[in-house]
Amino acid sequence: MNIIASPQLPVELNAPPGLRHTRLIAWVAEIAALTQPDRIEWCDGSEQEYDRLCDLMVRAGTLRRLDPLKRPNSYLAWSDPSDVARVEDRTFICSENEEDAGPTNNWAAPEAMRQTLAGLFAGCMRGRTMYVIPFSMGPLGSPIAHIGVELSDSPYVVANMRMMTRMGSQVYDVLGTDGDFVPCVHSVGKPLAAGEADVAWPCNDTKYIVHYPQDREIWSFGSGYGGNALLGKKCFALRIASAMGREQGWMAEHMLVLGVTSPQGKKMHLAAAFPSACGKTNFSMMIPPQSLPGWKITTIGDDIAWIKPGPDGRLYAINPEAGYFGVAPGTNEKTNFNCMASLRENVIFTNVALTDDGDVWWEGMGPAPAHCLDWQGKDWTPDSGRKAAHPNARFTVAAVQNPAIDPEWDNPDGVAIDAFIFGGRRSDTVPLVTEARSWIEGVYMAATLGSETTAAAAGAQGVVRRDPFAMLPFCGYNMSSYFAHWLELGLQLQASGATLPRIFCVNWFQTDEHGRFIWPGFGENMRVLKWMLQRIEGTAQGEDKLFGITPLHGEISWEGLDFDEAKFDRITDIDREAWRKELDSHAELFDKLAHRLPAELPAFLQQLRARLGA
Ligand code: TSX
Ligand code: MN
Repeated sequence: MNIIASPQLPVELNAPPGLRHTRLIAWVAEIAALTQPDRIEWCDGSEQEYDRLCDLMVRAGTLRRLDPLKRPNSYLAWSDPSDVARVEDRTFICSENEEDAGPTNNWAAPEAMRQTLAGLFAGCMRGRTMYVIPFSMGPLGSPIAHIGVELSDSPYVVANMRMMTRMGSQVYDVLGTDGDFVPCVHSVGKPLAAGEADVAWPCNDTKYIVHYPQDREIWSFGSGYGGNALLGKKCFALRIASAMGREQGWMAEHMLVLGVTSPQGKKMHLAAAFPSACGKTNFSMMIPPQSLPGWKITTIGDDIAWIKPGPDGRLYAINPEAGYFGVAPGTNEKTNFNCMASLRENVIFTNVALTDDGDVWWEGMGPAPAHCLDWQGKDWTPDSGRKAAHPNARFTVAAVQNPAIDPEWDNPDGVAIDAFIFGGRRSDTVPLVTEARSWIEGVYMAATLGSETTAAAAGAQGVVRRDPFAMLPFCGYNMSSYFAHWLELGLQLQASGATLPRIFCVNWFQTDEHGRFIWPGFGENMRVLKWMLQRIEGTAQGEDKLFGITPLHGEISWEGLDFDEAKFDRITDIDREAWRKELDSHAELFDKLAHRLPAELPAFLQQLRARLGA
């Protein structure tokens, strides 16, 4: 029997016998009374539970089991065609004051939003099971980790959360009787009347993804897809955690984290932020070229980093996630060998195509099959004139399946970060690599980060979108206050005598007059990383430019790569006319963010303008 009895609760609470966390039990009872599920299931995170829920979803038509020889223990989900991506225009930050959400977020008044949600969630789980999903973002018990509990009526969410987080009974032990957790309420928003048949992918046209950064609470209604539904990821680990980090003196960043080991066995750790469609997952699992023997890249994380100052004043990062929820299209043995190896078994694919032999296919995976079923279950042939996989089709897989996983990836203390990298997709103007000469210059580079839109995104192609720190859709508070937090944290650590990470800015994507990429990218990016390590060690001198320090041609290892000095000059030169326009565009961004913008940033812009000569 549970301690909490609720008159409106028509369902057994079924809390696990050992659970003594009365606040958690009371909250589950409260949400059950509101949403009225038919059943409550407290997830234990076991393999049996995973298998049972996958079987249930196969019978419901949500999942298809893939061929057990070609893709062992793997499943394919096809979502509703209206529920295929994050919904930024339906994503809200509900701080007390609108200015605390800032001009880059949708704000809504907390009380009004609570009323809206109360209406939407009332009875919304009727006919369904409410799953209680306890999870840790970060290694269990790590001083950098935090706990969440998601209540969801989607078994697809449970299965994905099991791979993407440390999910299950162990979390109750960490919580004890009174541990803090971030409450996350999720519903697909499709209650079932008595006897009503379910659909394969229930969802609702009305969608709300709501964050209360002050109460540290998340509510999500109407979508079963990705970041809208797996609330540990973008909602908690970025939006809520960024607000926590500001209060508590740490950082939640949209960054991959990787290890680089030199042939001499010296290891460094880099954290890198890129906007979407820049190949972040590829970069995090990159394989150095054979012409640079002995260099090794290992993955700590591919998407999110939580970074806290350690006792020595250095910044230590963990990957709060335990899996990869990556974009499938474009992934192949050449672009990301380690990722393809990770996907051999135990995978949930979402919105890729199903081949006639029971395997998966997506654009850019390899030769197209003569026939398959596309992501909507329709017959597809190479001449059908549409894509077989949705451009935002995904794989969900446990991080431990990555052959290049870093031995420290699960270390509760994290890894000391030696450098931050910020990169965008720019066909011109931004050089291959530059190093910031100061923390302020680095923060300026990150704050003005921009990326050109590709065909994968909606809207015009080739337009530069500013995406400060690659955090535009993920910052849970005012973007200008976020810049200030970066400046303050860095300058404070510096003043205390700590060694800050270096800051670099990269661009793999400059094109020539025929629109062809000049830099070979992928594994060859190792040559750039090697230069960064030499800079950190003090063995590369570089050249001072308008914007940071660039490598001299002779400082990059060129063996095994046919890349002449003229091409190198072309992708490292500063085109002064292009930079005048670039700085105008920075000024436009600063105008938009003027309220609360740290004075250091416009002041730095003025210095750059002066150096360029008006
Ligand atoms: O992921 C990429 N990286 C980082 C990899 C470690 N991509 C793919 C981006 C789309 C998600 C890249 N694309 C990179 C890159 O460094 N560079 C480019 C541009 C490029 C594309 C193709 C070729 C070269 C560069 N070469 C041929 O197709 C043969
Ligand atoms: Mn991301």
